[in-house]
Amino acid sequence: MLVLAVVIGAPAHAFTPESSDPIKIADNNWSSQKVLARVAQQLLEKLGYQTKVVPADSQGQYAAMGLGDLDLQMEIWEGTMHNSFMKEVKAGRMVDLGSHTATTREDWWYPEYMEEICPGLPDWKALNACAEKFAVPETAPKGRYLAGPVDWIKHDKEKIEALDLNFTVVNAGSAAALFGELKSAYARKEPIVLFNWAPNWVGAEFAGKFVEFPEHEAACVEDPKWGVNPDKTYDCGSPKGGYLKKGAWSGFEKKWSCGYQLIKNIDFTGPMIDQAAAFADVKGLTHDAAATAWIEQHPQEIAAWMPDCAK
Ligand code: TMO
Repeated sequence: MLVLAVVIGAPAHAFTPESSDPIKIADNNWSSQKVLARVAQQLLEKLGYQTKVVPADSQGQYAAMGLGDLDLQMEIWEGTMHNSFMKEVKAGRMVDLGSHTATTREDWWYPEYMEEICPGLPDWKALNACAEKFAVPETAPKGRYLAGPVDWIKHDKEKIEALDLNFTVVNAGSAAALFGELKSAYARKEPIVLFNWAPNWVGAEFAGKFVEFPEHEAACVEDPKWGVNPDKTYDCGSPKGGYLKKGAWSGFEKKWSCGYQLIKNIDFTGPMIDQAAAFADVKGLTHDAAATAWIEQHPQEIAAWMPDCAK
């Protein structure tokens, strides 16, 4: 293999991967994650590593990574994954590979025209007075809150109970279904309140805002006494300015040490992630092609991320 590589003109660097076992990269069900996973994959492959992109459930993936059944996650979102990730880190089975510059928010979101239909938004206290306007046959007379797929654990049922909201959670089957409903509601200016997040491509395509719930604090989800409801947790919004981390199986550094340095160096800003997702969801590229296009358009960042061990 090495001889063949020399014959066909391998890159001039002297680096040889420490292990030829494939690095198993977690692949979730929203586009920015899929593109970032493939950016990491293509860069690791430039160094000569073997890789595999492996479909993984947003919550179950952390236990799998703790066991070394998965090796790498490029997007760990504080609002949905903090608990399952930190459990593995605290047990020493996963390592925190640092935060991207991008900060995150994941919460209830509505198109801007809703402010005429439901005066008082973005304040959450405005929601109940117009709950019926958000109703669909399966939820009437309660309003529908359109959530993401069930593996994106958001505690919306708890939040609805704790804040006494006259709403019912309906889960979309996929990110495409979630934003498909937004697109058709938007075209007809119909009431909708749904899960959205940032960074994402959606904010650039549709004008809208997050609902402002009581400010998130750790105590809100741990201590029932905290907040507007003295008997229940989750009487608050998701974190604003939440982290977006990279994480790996705890054996990663020893097994693929140069790749580990590369992943530590990778740092996406919010706009870089918006663009990565838009290549797939707005331009319609496959996730593989979106990653390749993203890499081609960011030569300076890529050069800065390449670790000394690979030069
Ligand atoms: C985990 N997500 C970015 C879909 O909220």
